[in-house]
Amino acid sequence: MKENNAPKTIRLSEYRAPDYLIDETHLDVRIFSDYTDVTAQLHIRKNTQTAVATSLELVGADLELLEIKVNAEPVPESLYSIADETLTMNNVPGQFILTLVTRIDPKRNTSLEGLYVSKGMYCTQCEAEGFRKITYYLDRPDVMARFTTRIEADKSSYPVLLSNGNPVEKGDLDAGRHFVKWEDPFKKPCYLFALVAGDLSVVEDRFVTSSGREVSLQIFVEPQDLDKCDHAMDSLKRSMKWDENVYGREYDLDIYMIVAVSHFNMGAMENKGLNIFNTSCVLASAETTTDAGFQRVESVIAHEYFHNWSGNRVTCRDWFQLSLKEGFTVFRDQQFSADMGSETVNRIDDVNFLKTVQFAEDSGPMSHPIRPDSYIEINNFYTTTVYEKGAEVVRMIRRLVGVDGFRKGSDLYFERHDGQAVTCDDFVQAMEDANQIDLSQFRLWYSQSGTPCLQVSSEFSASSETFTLTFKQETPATPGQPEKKPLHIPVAIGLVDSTGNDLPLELEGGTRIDPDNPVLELKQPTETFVFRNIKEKPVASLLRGFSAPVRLQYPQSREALAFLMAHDRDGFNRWSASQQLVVSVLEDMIAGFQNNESVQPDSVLVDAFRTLLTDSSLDLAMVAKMLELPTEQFLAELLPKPTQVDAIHQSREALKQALASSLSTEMTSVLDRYPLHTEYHYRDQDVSERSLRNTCMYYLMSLEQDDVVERCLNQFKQACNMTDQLSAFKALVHSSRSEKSQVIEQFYQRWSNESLVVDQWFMVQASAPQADTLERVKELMNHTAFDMTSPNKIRALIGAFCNNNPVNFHNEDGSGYAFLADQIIALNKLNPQVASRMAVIMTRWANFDQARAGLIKQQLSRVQSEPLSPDVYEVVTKALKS
Ligand code: B3K
Ligand code: ZN
Repeated sequence: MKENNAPKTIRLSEYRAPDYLIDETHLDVRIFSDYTDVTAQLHIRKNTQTAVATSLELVGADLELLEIKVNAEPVPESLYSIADETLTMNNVPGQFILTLVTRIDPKRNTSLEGLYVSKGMYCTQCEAEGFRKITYYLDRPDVMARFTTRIEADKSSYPVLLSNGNPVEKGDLDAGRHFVKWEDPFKKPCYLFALVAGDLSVVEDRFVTSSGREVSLQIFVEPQDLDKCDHAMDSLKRSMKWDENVYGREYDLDIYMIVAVSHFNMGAMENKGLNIFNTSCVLASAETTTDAGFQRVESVIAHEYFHNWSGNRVTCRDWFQLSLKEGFTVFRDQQFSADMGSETVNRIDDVNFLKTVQFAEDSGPMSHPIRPDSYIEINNFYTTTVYEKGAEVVRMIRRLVGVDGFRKGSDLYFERHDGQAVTCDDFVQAMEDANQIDLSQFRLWYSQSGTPCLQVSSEFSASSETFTLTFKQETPATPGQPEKKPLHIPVAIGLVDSTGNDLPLELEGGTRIDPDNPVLELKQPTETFVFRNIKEKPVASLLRGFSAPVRLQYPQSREALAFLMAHDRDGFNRWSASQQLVVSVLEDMIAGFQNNESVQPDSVLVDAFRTLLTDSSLDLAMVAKMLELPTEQFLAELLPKPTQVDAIHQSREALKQALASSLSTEMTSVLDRYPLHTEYHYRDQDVSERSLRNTCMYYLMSLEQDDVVERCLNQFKQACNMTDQLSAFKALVHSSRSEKSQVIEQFYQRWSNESLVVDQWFMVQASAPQADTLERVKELMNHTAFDMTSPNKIRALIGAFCNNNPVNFHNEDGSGYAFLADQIIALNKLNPQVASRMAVIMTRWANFDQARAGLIKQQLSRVQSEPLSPDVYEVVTKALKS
């Protein structure tokens, strides 16, 4: 582990092109049981365009250097030195072959970066800077080389040996060993390098590209998971077709391989031709995977596939440009999912996530622009800001240039930069050039952090038949950026008349607004738009489709919200109106809670929900979404600070119960109308039915009446799929009914061999609202199924408790904070990346009352007094500085 108390800050302003380039990289990786030896032959030449240095500096971490040669001649010790993870060589020739032999210890590599072992299988993770744990290298994305990789290992333990590109040679060796040699015809940065050695089974299929080339598709998994690959394979084929149709992008190698591993720091990795996936993002079966799990597999498979163009063919010049590939690729996978299912439901889920997680990040001490200016540890910047806000920025560009203009822009971008390592600016430039449009003010979205707040007021004048909208934008100060400039913000709108129709939009002065894409473009701190020929007072529907990642503040009456909920042409805003209505009702209840009064929910909400439950003409998926109460985390982010942890929890529970009792007849008839499926299909109608039934079950279970508990127990026993079983399991475990301990035991006994289901088992228990949950979590950490070296298990148990259980995690006795600090300290040694993700939770201390904030800071200081990895150091230091 890199340990240092004041690690260096890296700045975008200090970027310099590399002094040396590597044209070819030939690796020979020999795996032995106690160590692995890596021979790297690097064809290096001076970068004549830029080079100023005469010394070559390669980076490496946790390596033992066994040999070093220049053009086959050993280099004397006097001519090189190793310090601070840097191998420096003086007076190297202008062009030469450097041979390095390094010894590494993958079995003891618990950081899951570089080459490591997961359940007996060797695999790699090199993005962002893991390749330096394999050999000394120019470990930066603007150095692109052609790779060959020879892998050698014991044949019976590691029959499958994989790397990027195509296999070109293989054979048996002495002592039961064998080798395979791979060749990748495409130049690539080392972060896209991958290697796998293991005893794996494979599912195979094929895809014929639009130009008629046949691609062999292979998914490698442990033998017991062979029956869980169909959905991933099908998603892959649909992604390949979609990228041809929508972006005109064809796959470029003869093989596309996916390997599923259980120990993985994130979802998956787009290594050229050899994606490595967390099992949770590949495996899916009706019995073991929920609908949400199926959806996740589909979108991650698509995401990694789309990276082949947005990321691999055109890559990033430096890591500050991460959003160039991630924001764009998230946008692409969101478009894909929207095309595969309901566009509106997908948009709702994406925005909900953005507003809960990214808005919180952007208002805390780790706030950064989608293209950060500086970092200590780049792994800390794989954030919802770079990914999800980055995708919103791409989405706004598409709205500004139109669908066809966006395609022209992306064609130009791919054509102009194929095979290059480029910047976010190059992307925007291509959009500008292809559309002859000026995006100079828009570029601020890349450099300015913080969530803009958009305050809107409106006025109707019957006498002049005008409707006036005034927008005031303001972005709050964020660390390092005290002053903010006004942004270029597209606001999609509609003015809805009393019959639910959109009025034609005509601005005073005569400008007509495109009825197919009604967007107001804000550029000034304050802007007013006067619409004319408005004969009756309309209801304004603003920020349709969530056209910009801003906080919209437009006070509307509950009646107006209920009206939009029922009539808005824009499905996203129908949902948004329902959320606003619920929030406004909850605000009353929270105020009541603080005054020890019990407040009943407004009948406007109850009636609106009754309509949702009874009007059979409505879209089921939308009904289910609109009935879902906002999570406590969403509410905490939205409502004024300090966050009223207990009031939010109690009021939300009270609202759930009140709605359940007022609407119990309607909810019960939903359960009758949509009985349990006897066969599982992952298709829209079935997913919506399950979702609606389980939402109603969740409401009704809050009353804990015998008949519903009975129904829920039956569902738990009879469900033919994990969606229904897990919903019932969760409803029971989160209740105070005595049946739950038996249910917990039964669920584990049934699924103890399915690691991903055991993750769900941990998660449900860790998010239970009961007061003894922390004790239970501590107990579960000693359970045989728990594994502190598995990020999935850590997220399922520790992560779920700290993120999804606010009322227990924020217990005012500070026990939750002390628990988390203990885990961060332990994980900091084992897996700095995961430790740092956990530390981020503590950066939100300023959102809480003084007592809680003090307790969190105490724990942060305790963590800070440890010898820390740069990952945790950066988060903890920034948190305490604010
Ligand atoms: N590019 C990888 C993420 C790598 C994270 C490194 N800490 C997965 C993805 O975004 O597709
Ligand atoms: Zn990605």
